[in-house]
Amino acid sequence: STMTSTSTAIPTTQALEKCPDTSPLLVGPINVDFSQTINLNEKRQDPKVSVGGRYKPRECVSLQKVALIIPFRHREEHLKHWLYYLHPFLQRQQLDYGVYVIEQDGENTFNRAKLLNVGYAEARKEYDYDCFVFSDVDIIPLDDRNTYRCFDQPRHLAVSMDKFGFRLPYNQYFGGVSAMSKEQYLKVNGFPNNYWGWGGEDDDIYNRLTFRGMSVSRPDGVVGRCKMIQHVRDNKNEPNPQRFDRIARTRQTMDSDGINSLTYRVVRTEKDQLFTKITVDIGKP
Ligand code: UDH
Repeated sequence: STMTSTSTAIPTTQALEKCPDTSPLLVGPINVDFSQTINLNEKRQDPKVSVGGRYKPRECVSLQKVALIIPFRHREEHLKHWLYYLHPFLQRQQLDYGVYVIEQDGENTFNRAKLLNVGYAEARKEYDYDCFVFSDVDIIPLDDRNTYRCFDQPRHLAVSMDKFGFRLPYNQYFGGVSAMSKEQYLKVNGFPNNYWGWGGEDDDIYNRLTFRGMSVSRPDGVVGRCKMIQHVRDNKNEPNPQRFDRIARTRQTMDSDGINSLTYRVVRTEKDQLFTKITVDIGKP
């Protein structure tokens, strides 16, 4: 660097370089064991993670700023596993990231997609995220080469789940874990807000993407392996009988139902060391 007028030599701060396309910290396949009792104390003391579950690499400037959005209610045990495995995973991927747990307040019927829209809106208020990874709380990736970032096309990440015999259940499947850049998300007007109960919202999103001329990008079936924590069906998340009619009408509804029509009320925001929990009243069907 060029000398300045000051005579005392002050060491100039070295400008950080961009992180490489492929992180040198990746290890590949990961051992995941849900019978283990999770203790997060050590993870909470990690000085590299700042409050609210924020991290950025010290060694380089991340290629993307990623908000992890988790739809949530009454799944404390699953969240422990998710945090335990995903923090180190995302750090090895050299991402500048934040973890947002979006909790539905009250005991009305669950609405996963609306919570995901809330996560997008709330994360954007906090930081200039350019990529959004939407992850169920009970899905853990088994290989860190499956990068939790955005791609030229919307990305489906949970492509090879144990519960489906490590293959896609159907070609248009976009459930479990997916990633969209801010541009891709806005192009489809985000997620639908009116899928109450289980099912269909992921197919609606898939329809939105294809109607806007996009296609789905995926890792291969080996890198894309992941495990789901076994559980029984939650209360107030029964299969939605309206889902078939709704996904048949995505083209007519997508421009008026989405991030542009989202309404909700934040009930509480809690900053844990490993995540930001935002509890929201999203109404009822
Ligand atoms: N979720 C919650 N709380 C709920 C409902 C859903 O946190 O009460 C979230 C959570 O992130 C979950 C995601 O929404 O991972 C998807 O919901 P789900 O796990 O119920 O959906 P999935 O398709 O299971 O995985 C459906 C019922 C499975 C019954 C299996 C019986 N063997």
